[in-house]
Amino acid sequence: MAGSLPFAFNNSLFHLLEPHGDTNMTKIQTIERFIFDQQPETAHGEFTNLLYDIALVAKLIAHKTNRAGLVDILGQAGDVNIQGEAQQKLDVFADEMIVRICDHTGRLCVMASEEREEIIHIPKKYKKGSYALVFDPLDGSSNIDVNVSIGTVFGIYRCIDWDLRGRIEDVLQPARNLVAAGYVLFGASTMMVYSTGRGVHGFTLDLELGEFLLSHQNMRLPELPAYYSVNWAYYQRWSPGIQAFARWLQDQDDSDAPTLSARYIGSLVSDFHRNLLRGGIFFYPAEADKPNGKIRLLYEAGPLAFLIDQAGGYASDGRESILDIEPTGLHQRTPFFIGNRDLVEKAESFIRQD
Ligand code: FDP
Repeated sequence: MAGSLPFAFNNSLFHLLEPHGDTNMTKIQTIERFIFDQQPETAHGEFTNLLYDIALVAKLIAHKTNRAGLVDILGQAGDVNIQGEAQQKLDVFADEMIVRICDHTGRLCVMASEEREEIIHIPKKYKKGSYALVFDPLDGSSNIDVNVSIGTVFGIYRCIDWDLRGRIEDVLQPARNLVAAGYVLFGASTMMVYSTGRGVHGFTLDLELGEFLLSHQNMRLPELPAYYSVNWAYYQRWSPGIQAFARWLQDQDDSDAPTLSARYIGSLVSDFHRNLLRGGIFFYPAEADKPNGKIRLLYEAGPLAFLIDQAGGYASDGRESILDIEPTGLHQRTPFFIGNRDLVEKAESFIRQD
């Protein structure tokens, strides 16, 4: 009975305990347990603990974003709150939280954030670790004020030279070198989805337990895609090849063309997550006056390319795999096509005709 159980073991968990069929019980796994179980026997725990740190920071950001609508009541960003502290913008809050949780643990040699011009060094007073963390603390931030889902994206590399303190070279690595990548989606519920190169796994935050529970094991892109996602308002800015591809996606008369519906949230993590579950393609192509499009290679395209590859899909800049691009700058942008392989390759074939 609920009353006789410890506080944390509340009703929200009971439906997970109900038997499936006659005999099978649903297996409940927290993200901590799952990460631990996946760890190779030879591991020292540094990498495992880094993933725990990210799960912890995800909970902190979720707590804050869930209160975003109260800003109007409790004070605007830039205002001074009751305690005399300035209200922070959520993306700045998320950025600072990640740095505060991760800079002193001895697991990282360097970090790079979409929010900051330069790399983030680990203060000399702390031990240096073997990993480099890249992140977009709050992607889709234009959606915060209108209560639309947003997300955090992250990628983890091994440091190139373990004897040195972190350098820019440690984060300017192609996404193929990532040892893990993932995102946290702050939506109707909060989800953390990640891969360490052994499939893509999703966890849903149980708010009452304060735990991420395994809800989507080994996520694979459906073979039959359901959606295409693009900001159609920019059609006039695209090259003829991209325009032709976009029209092909809509073409009901071409027997080769799939029957797709359109969905575009304008919040990359949310668009990506939906298409991962339902199949399809998201693209943010080059534009006449933005030859590299808008999406950042290091913080958005690279980690999501790693995930889609693990889920059986493909990501491209229209010419080559995102995984193979050697980054040259921290804030480099790239045209971006991601989703079911045949759709992305179709986009490439249209672009080759430009
Ligand atoms: P935002 O500027 O709101 O942070 O790359 C950032 C991003 O959002 C993506 O999340 C989103 O897919 C895209 O930009 C939306 O851009 P448009 O408004 O130009 O469509």
